[in-house]
Amino acid sequence: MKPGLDWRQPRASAENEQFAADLHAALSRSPKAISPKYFYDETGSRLFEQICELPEYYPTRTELALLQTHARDMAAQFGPQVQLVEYGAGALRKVRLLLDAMPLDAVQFVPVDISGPHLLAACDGLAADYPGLAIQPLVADFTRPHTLPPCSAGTRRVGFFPGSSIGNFTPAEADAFLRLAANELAGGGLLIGIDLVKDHDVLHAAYNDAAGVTAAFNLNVLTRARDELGAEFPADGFAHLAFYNPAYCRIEMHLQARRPLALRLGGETYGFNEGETLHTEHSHKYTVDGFQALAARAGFRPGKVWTDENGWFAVLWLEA
Ligand code: AVI
Repeated sequence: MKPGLDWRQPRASAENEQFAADLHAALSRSPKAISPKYFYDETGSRLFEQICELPEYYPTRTELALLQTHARDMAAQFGPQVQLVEYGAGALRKVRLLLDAMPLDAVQFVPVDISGPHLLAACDGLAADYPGLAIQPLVADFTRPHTLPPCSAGTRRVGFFPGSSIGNFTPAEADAFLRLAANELAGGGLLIGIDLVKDHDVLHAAYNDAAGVTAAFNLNVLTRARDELGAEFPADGFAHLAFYNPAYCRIEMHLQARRPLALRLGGETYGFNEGETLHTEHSHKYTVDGFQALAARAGFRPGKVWTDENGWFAVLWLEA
């Protein structure tokens, strides 16, 4: 170790600097609010995988069942020759159900994700299981302008955005993403998973699981702030808070101060009153009609819809 370097100081990196700047901004605004993207370090991603398996968290298994049952019908909307673009590709689990329903030599698969190492590792696994599939990963933030590989003549470009991830966007972000997608998918379409408005108790339970995994996922933002940025705050100072806000048709997740406290970050001190929160996520719930109207404003025409028997989740085909 170089003399003068303190091993207890968090490492500076471009990512840390961005996190620090965003956290300072989050704590300075009123009400305090930060982007949900800071959930997803390695621990947060592992906790999210666990959430997907929880008995209370219905979206993942409901969407998987829809894909399992209707993959052939979904793939039939795409056309014979397809460039399949998965937005925010992650572990590439759900797309396998679509690929199983398509002739592989008719597909060029383009998974897009901001995390290069994870994307490439997932592509290696997919290539091993689907020999002969053309895979062209793109490391990019899919919500910002990016360049997809060209589509050959006679090939339709089809987007795939499962998981109700669009629910974590603000309405303005959802609109911006849909406009960008409608533009780059013109002549093809988008297959998208959305979580539907439903009984408030079902929603409440899904984000307040008995095992406390969602609480740990939420609190991980503060763990990261402590470990990566050296933030100081009382270890038991914040509690997980998640509730359905019917005015906005969304679950809101917050970190709530249990008592008046101070959070110190890089020489600044941010005060929290008892009960005050740092808003960490919203998860919008839609009606099928409401989402189709949103998509229509962005340039899509509504197509087929697949829902489960409870009407809890929907997969929509939208023509671009
Ligand atoms: C990733 N996203 C769709 C999840 C959701 O349901 O909004 C994230 C999540 N937050 C708490 N539990 C799951």
